[in-house]
Amino acid sequence: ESTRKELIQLLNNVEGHISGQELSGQLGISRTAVWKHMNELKKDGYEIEAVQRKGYKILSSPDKISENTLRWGLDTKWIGHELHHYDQVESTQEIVHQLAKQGKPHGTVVIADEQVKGKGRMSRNWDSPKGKGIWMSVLLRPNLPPVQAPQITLLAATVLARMIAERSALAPQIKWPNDLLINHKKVSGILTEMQAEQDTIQYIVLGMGMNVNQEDREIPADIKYKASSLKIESRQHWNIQQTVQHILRLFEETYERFEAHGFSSIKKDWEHFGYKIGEEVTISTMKKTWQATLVGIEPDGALRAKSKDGEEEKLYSAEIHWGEGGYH
Ligand code: BTX
Repeated sequence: ESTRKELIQLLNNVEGHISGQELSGQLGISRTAVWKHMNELKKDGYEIEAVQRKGYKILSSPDKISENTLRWGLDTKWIGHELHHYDQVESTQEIVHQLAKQGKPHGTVVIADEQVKGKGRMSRNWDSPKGKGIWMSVLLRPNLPPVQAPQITLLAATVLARMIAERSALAPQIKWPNDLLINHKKVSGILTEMQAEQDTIQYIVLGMGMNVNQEDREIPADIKYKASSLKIESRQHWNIQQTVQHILRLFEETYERFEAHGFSSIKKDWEHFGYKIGEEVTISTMKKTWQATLVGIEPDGALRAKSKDGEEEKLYSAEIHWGEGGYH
């Protein structure tokens, strides 16, 4: 594996081509071994040009991710140490449920290039086109009562928002509880599924879907008015491997903070990115519909809203009419 890393470095460091002989000399391996490594690189999506008497040159690095490319340089303590990548799956959620039942550890990650039955909440569909986004599920085994599971969703939303803010000039916003918006359009969704027994969580499957490199025309027509991708919003291509690694690193760090200090340590981050915090929206529950200003979230993750007469309420589930953009 380290040979491979060095090989990529050597290839990246030269302007033009580098000969097989030179590579074999520098790496201390045979020319046949160099050739084999080249084939492996191609399998992982590197586009490599081989020219007679001149040698090799990387034309493009993989957009296509693999278990290897995802593991390289992933300096995490526990997340993604067990990592499975698939070209195509029905849904990464189902795979993680199976792995959980086989006893796989906290932090196991499953990621796919494409999902043909991507799941949203309440059996809605999640469009997951090949190679265009991050379709990933993480197995978590938190030591928490089931009522606190929604906090993990909010935590994940802050991680995704921070990642985007750290890698671009975009201004991501979290629409309670868990949509990630950019310019009022959804670029990411989170699906948290829990297996619980009495008062303890057995495990959580945290699904994160992020539209990364879709072009405008690659967003399904029926959701175009409310959905977008990082590429559309930033007008640049995003490297999926680096983006995934960034998410995993931030997730681990934030999760550890959450474990040590509870959800109140995440609250500020969430509110920083909170959509329409301080603004007026219409809220409906089974009993009534009213106008209120969103104040923030509670230390337990509930949404806090203040009605015109000054009365504050904690909302665990409610329908929020967000207004504008037509997204409800
Ligand atoms: P959600 O129920 O909030 O959002 C689903 C709704 O969003 C759909 O009904 C549709 O209107 C719209 N939608 C569908 N696909 C997209 C898309 N790609 N971008 C923006 N809007 C869309 C959100 O559910 C939770 C999604 C979790 C997806 C991850 S991917 C990895 C894991 N595996 C899996 O099957 N699901 C999760």
